[in-house]
Amino acid sequence: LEISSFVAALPKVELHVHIEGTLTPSLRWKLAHRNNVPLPYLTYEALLESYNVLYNHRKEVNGDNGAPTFLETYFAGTQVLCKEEDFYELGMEYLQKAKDMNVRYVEPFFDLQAYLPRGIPAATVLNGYMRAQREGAAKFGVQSNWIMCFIRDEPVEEGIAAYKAARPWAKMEGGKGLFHAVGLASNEYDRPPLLFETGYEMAQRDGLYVTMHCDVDQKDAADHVHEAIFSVCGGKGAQRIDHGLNAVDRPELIAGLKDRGIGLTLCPHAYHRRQKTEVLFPKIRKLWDEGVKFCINSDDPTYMHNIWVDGAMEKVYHYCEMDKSDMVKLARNSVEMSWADEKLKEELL
Ligand code: ES4
Ligand code: ZN
Repeated sequence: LEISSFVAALPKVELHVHIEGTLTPSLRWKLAHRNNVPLPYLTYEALLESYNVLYNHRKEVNGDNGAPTFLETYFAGTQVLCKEEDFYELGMEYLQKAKDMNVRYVEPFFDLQAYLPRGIPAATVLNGYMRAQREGAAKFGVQSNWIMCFIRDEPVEEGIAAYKAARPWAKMEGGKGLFHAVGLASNEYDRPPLLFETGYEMAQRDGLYVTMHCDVDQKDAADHVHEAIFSVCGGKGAQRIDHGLNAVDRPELIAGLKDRGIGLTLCPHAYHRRQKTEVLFPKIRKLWDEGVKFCINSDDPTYMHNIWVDGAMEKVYHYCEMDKSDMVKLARNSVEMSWADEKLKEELL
C-alpha cells in the first residue's frame, strides 16, 4: 500500500513506538562491529533477511518450534547497544525519520531493563536518549517525552529497581525531564497489569502518567483490558492503553473506555501480520463508530516490515474507509491523547 500524499503531508504524532523497535539493520550492523558484539548472522544480507520473517510464534501456545519469537528477535537487537553514543544514535535516527514523515511529536518507549543485566549503567542509557531528546528537538523540531516500560515477564522487583535507578531522569520536580510516564511491555502471558500496581503507584506519586500494553489476542487479553480500565492505579484505571483492541468484543469494556476517557494506541500493522484484512479493519472501524478514542501508531517498525506510522495510518485510511476529515480527527486524537504540556498541545492541534 503506497503512502498517499495526503497521509504523508498530514502533521502527525506518535504515541506507541518502542525505540528499540526502530533499530535499523544498518545501525545494528554498525554498532555490532563498533562494540565487538557477535551477530548471529554472517553477512549483512542474512541480517536483513532476519527482519523479514513473519514472527508469530508464541511458545506458550504453539510449543517451541525452534524459531525465535518476535520478542526474542527484538531483544536480540538490543545486544548491540552498549555505549551512551549508541543510545543517542538510535534516538537520533528515529527522530530524523519522524521529521521526514511529518511527525511533530513522539512519546517513545524504552526498555531500561534490557541493559541493566549486562552491566550497562542506567545513566549510559538515559543520558544517550536524553541527548537525542534535546538534539532531536533542536535539530529536527521533533519534541519528545519518553516512557519507561516495566518488562512484565521479569520480576516485579527488578522493574521497581530499574524505575528507582531511572528516577533522576524523570520529568518531575528536580528531574532531568527525559520520561514522563511508565508503561508495561514484553510477554504478557500470565502477567496481568495489576502485578505492577506498586510500580504505577510510585510513578503516580512522582507525578508521572501510566499506560500499559494489553496486546491483541493474547491469552486473557480482554481480562487484561478490564484490569487496565477498572483495577489498576487504585481503581482509577490506566491513563491510556496500548493496543486494547479486544475491547471491541465486550460492551462493558467499550463503555468503560468511554466513561473513563481512556484512549487506545492502536498499531494496525502489528495486528495485520496475524489477522486477515476483512477481520481486522472492521474491528477498528467498529471502535471508531462506537466512539472509542484511539490513535494510530507503528509499534516496532523495523521488525514489522518497515511499516512506520505513516504506513499504519495509510492502512486505516484505506481499509477502514476513512475520509480525509476522519484522518484529521485521528491525527488530532493523538495530540489530545498525548501528555505533551498544554502549550505544546495547542501548537500541535
Ligand atoms: C513489543 Cl510487539 C510487542 N509486544 C510486547 N512488548 C513489546 N515490546 C516491544 N514490542
Ligand atoms: Zn508496543
